[in-house]
Amino acid sequence: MSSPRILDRIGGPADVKALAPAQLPQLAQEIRDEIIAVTARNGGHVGPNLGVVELTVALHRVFNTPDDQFVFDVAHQGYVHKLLTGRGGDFFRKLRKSEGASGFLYRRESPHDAFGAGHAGTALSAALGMATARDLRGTGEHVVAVCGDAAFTCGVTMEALNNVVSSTKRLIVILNDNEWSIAKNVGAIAKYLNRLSTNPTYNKLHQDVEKFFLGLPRGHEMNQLYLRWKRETKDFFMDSSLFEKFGLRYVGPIDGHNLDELVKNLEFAKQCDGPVLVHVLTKKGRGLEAAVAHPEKFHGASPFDPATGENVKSAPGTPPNYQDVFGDALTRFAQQNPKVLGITGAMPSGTGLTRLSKEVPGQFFDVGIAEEHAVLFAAGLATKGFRPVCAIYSTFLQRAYDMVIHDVCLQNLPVTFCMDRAGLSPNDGPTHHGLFDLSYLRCVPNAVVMQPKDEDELTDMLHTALQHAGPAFIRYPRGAGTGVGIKPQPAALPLGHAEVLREGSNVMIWALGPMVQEALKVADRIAAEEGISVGVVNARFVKPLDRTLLLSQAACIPLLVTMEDNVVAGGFGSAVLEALQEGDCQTAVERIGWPDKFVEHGSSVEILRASYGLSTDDIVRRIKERYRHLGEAKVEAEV
Ligand SMILES: Cc1ncc(C[n+]2csc(CCOP(=O)(O)OP(=O)(O)O)c2C)c(N)n1
Repeated sequence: MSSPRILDRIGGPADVKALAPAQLPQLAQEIRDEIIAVTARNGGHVGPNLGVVELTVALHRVFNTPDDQFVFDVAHQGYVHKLLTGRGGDFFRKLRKSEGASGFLYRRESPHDAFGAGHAGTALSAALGMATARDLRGTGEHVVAVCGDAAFTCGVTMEALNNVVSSTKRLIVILNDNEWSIAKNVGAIAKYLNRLSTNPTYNKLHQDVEKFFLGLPRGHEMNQLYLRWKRETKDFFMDSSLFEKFGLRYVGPIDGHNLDELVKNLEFAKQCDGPVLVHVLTKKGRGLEAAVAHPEKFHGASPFDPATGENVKSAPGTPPNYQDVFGDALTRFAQQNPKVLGITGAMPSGTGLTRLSKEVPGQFFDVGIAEEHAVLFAAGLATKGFRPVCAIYSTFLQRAYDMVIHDVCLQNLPVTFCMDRAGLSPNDGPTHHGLFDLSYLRCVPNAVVMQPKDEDELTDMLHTALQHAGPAFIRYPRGAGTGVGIKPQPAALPLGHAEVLREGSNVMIWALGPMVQEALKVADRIAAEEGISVGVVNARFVKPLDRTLLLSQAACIPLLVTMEDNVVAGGFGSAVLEALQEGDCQTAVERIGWPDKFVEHGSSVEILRASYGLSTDDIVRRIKERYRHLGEAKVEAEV
């Protein structure tokens, strides 16, 4: 019989503290096994979590959540924290599935989640806010920000760093340095961290002296004198760390897989009376050979075979993903035109730019997790005649909204935005769903906003955008296209022209993107069930909207339906309503889209659509009911 697992007896951090030090390596192994087993089935952030097992165990040995607070950057590495804070068992086994644990941290999921996240770079500012609030309230808890090395490529992290010493006297920052973002970390900060971790002699020497003083009677005072001397003299003869220049005491680098070292250094940081940064070196994917060998693939993996690391194959004949079609098209266009450039914010594989980076490296830029910079950088390139394409997920473009308005659209520069993950990212949840971009973009002057109905039209739209003299935004969903095949030569689409796919004399559905296929299905069902004639238009452009066609159709039918993968508030349907109102048209409009709510994570798009009243059945029912009511109202009016 196999011996019972320690992990199964962990109901919370107190149980972690109660273990003997000799039991901790076994706990770490059990946590790794559990993470590998669950992510192999459900997919998830395998590498980042396997890398922080010892670090998270050590944090829970030294600090007391929820009284003390941990703020994890991105929070994609929070699985170990979940397992140690009462979220193991079935809840963890359903990780990223409906009813299971979220793949990120949420304040509402547990009191041990001091802050929620999913976007990068937020931990340091949030932790600094918490530490400052603690100081203002006069309480004594510890606040610990856990940031990856790539978090320091985010502008907002550097803004927080600039404010640490002026905001609080006590904050602990863990720099979890594994040298990887999703891809290899980039830029000067990555090089600097690499130098710091490979040249530890200077810092080790000073930390050993500090530890020596702190071990003596009245050692604290002697240490204060020593620190003052160090501050005042060292810049003359040695290079202090960047973090010390920002006023944080630097501790490290330390081995992030050595529990004794970790606990000792965290205890030291805990008693420091100023802000301190602990530099921890970890190995992404530790404990799973394939993940160590392929850190990019195993950063966020789809289900895989733990023995071989091979992904579970998609069904034969599955059409290519939108991201790959986009990446192929951009590579082709870049090969034909040296002015075409591809820019990513630390996501070459997720956005489909890996091929461009390999085949046309001189026209590819990975700027780190720096969406604001990516957009401004593109604007600058565009002023000199280049045709930059920013490949940024819909949700992450939110971070660069001011740059979109102030630096691209106001200056009417020809920057193309390719926004993947528009619509649901079902297993990831609200931090990653791209449900707002139509609303936040269509109000911006000069913006052309479009969405293709299939992958061939995506190629046409990219071609069209690259001919257009101003800003253009193309959104498309996560996952596979429709399998239409791509024409050898892309077509230039006339801006602001919709495509009528099917005429209808009772109802017209104007749909966008993947909703076009859904609209065709819905139209067939309603025609078959009720004998109502339902037409379908592929809207293509939200801005400029095809008002001429819209008004001419609306004049001849009682009901117009809009379908979009965006929140209803301010989205495509709202654009249609505005156009009808401005054209003095009274035709009724039924808007189908996402409600004014943050949509949870769930097992699949279908399950989430059904739970928000957006399944095919729901849509069919809504249209039939609305049409029937309009008929009844008309009869009543005539009587
Ligand atoms: C604003 C934003 N842009 C991009 C991403 C996608 N993303 C998720 S994790 C990650 C890399 C994080 O690297 P690091 O902070 O070093 O942590 P690690 O995964 O290496 O532990 C990126 C780019 C994001 N979450 N947020």
